[in-house]
Amino acid sequence: MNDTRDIQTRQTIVRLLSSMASAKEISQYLKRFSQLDAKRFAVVKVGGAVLRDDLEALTSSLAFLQDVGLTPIVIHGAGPQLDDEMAAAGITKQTVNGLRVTSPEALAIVRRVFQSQNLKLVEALQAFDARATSIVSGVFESEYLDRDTYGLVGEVKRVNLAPIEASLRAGSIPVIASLGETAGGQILNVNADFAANELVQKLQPYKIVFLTGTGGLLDDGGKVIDSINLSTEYEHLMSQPWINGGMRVKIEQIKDLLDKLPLTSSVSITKPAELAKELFTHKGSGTLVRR
Ligand code: X2W
Repeated sequence: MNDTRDIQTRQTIVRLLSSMASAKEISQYLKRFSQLDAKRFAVVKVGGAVLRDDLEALTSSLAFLQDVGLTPIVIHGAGPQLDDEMAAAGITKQTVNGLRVTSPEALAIVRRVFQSQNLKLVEALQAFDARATSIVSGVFESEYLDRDTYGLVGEVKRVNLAPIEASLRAGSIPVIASLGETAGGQILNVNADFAANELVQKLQPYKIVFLTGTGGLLDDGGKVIDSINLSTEYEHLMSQPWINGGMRVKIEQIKDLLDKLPLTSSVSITKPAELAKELFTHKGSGTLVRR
C-alpha cells in the first residue's frame, strides 16, 4: 500500500469509527467476517445506475473492505448503459416481463457494454490500489430462456465457481458481468439480478447486498424503509398501491432468495457510500430484508 493510500485508508477508518459506531462494534463484525470462508463473506450486486452515478463511493467502499482483509464478490449489471447504447444504434427497446428482448445486433452491444462497464469498475478499483479481477465469461452456464419471446436471453443453469475461487485465492475482488453462455458457446444476455440470485444460491454467503441508486426500498413518502420482515409483512406490503413495479419484482425475488438461504444469511439494499455502515454496525444502513 502506498503512502497516499495509507493516509486515505486511515482517514476513512477514522471517519467511519467516529460517525457510525463504537470501535468495539466494528471489530466484532470484523472478527465474525474474518472467520468465514472467503466464499461465504458477501455477494454485492451493483446495478448499472450505480456504476454510472456513484462509481467513486463504490470503489472506495469496496477497496476499504480489502484494506481490512475482506474480499467481497461483486456482480454487476449495465441496464442504463445498454439503454443508451441501443438508442444510439437506433435499436428500439423492447422488454417482456422486465427482460430485454435481445436480437443478434443487440447482443453485440450487450457484449461490448458489459465488457467496458466491467473494465471500468476493475480499473477504478485498481486506481484505488485495490486488487480486482475482471470476469466476463465462464461463470454462468445458461440456456435460452425462451428464444421465440426473448431472443438471445439466457437463464442460468449452472454456476461455475472456478474463476471466482481463483480470484479469491489471490485476494483479488472478483468483478463479474452477468453474461451467460450455452454449452455450445453462444453468449446470452442474462438479467443481473437473476444472475446474482443464482450466484448467491450457489455460494450461500453470509451477507447479500444490493447496491442501488435509491439506497433501499422507499415508502410512500420516498423515505428509505429501515427493515421489512417478509414473514409478517409481505402480503401487506405487496398490497400497498405505492409499491412500484420495479420494487415489487425486487421484493418477490428477495423473498424467493431468502427461502433458499440459511437463516444466518441476510439481504439488504443500500447505497455504495453506506456499504461499510451496513456491514459493520448493528444499525446497518438502507433496508434490511428479513423473513
Ligand atoms: C439486462 C442485463 C443488464 C442488467 C439488460 O439487458 O438490461 C436482460 O434484461 P442492471 O443495471 O442490473 O439492471 N438483461 C435480459 O440487468 O443491468
